[in-house]
Amino acid sequence: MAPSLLATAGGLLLLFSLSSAQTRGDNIVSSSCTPNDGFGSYCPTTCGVADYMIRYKPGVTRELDDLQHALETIANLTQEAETTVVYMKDSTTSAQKSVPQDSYIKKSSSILDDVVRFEKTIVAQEQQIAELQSLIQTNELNMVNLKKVSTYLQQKCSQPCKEEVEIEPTTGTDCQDVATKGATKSGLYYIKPAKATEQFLVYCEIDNFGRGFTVIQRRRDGTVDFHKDWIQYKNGFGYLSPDDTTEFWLGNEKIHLLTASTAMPTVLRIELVDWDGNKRHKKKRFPKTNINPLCWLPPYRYADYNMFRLGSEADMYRLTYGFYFGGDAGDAFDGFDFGDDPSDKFYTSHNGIQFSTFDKDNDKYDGNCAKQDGSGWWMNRCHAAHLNGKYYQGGRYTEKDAGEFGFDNGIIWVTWHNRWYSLKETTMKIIPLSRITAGGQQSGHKNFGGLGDS
Ligand SMILES: [Ca+2]
Repeated sequence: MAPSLLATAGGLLLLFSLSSAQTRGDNIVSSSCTPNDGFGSYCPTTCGVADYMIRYKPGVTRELDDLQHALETIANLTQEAETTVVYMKDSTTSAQKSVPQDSYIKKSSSILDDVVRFEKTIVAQEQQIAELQSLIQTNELNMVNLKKVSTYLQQKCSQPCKEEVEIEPTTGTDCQDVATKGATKSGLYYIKPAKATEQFLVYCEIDNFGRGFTVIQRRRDGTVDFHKDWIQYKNGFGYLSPDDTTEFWLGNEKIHLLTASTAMPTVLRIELVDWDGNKRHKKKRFPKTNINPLCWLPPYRYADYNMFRLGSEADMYRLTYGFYFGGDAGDAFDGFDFGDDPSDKFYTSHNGIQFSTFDKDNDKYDGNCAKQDGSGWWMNRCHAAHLNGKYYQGGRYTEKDAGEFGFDNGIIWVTWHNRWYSLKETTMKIIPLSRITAGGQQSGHKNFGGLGDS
């Protein structure tokens, strides 16, 4: 018994020393991947894996604790059994000495039965211990592999991650400025709006017409959780990528700085993709023509808002815009008459509404819209548009799917799809008004624009 238990204890000690080394390693990985601007972003892939490992480790540690506990219990039982056997052997010897012959035989045989029984128990326990030991060996191997990956990531992230991602050299006050200076390639750029104290990284979408959109929000596949607090919405979260493959919220403070200048009206363009692609889109629009819409129609619907601004933090990042500037997704920011109550439209409009998160309730509702819907957004009472909502694969969801509160909490734009349909992809991006009509494609597109078929 003793040697195997010792080996087990040794194994456990080794595991614990591994797991504590793991913790330190993870911390280093994590901190070196969070640069100044609040984005954990320049190396989305490696930092994503590091985040995953940080989440994974507590589970492994917990399982090892459970194993240790089980081993201790079995060791105690074994010891008790051994003590009992020794005691019984002793009493057999003393019985031989002190008890008359016939009664001794009876007692002796019953004692022998007991001894056999206990020995069987001990054998069974030894088997259990052997099984546990092989389990521990497997886990040791897993931990060693995990440590190797951790070391690899640590090395990779110890150099500034941004050097591994291509950042374009041109800078400007926003993406249009960057494009005007001659940049033609969509990607990551450093910009510094007039009122900003330092530059920050953004994804610029630059098209063939020389238009430079500064992207402020992106949903693609649900990989980033948008259930975040006030500070996270203020600073931004998610991952920027040079090839526009990742999800993010740029950050309320940056959006405020980008729109704070009164000199130039800014257009907010919202682009939406549903789970049917653009099929319905084409059918509805061109029922009787021979035009092939694939030649020029984009696979999304859009809505434009002119004179878009985000207030300062002191004004709780209030959303304001001058007017709806067109689009084929409809004007969901203006509210929607759901048919529940005559005040529906008024209480689901978004113009002039302050930003709310679960920890900062600025909505017009007795309860807490952001908490109930698990997002940060310009919550009225609560919404007709909700692009930071929960991601639902496939789109359609129910009150049951919505969880604890059962309210419509998906990615919603009700003038296209109803509130129990969560969109597949969204983009929110801004551009100076003077540039929005430069694209031949968009102005042509706009002529056919109308309300959605919800
Ligand atoms: Ca409230």
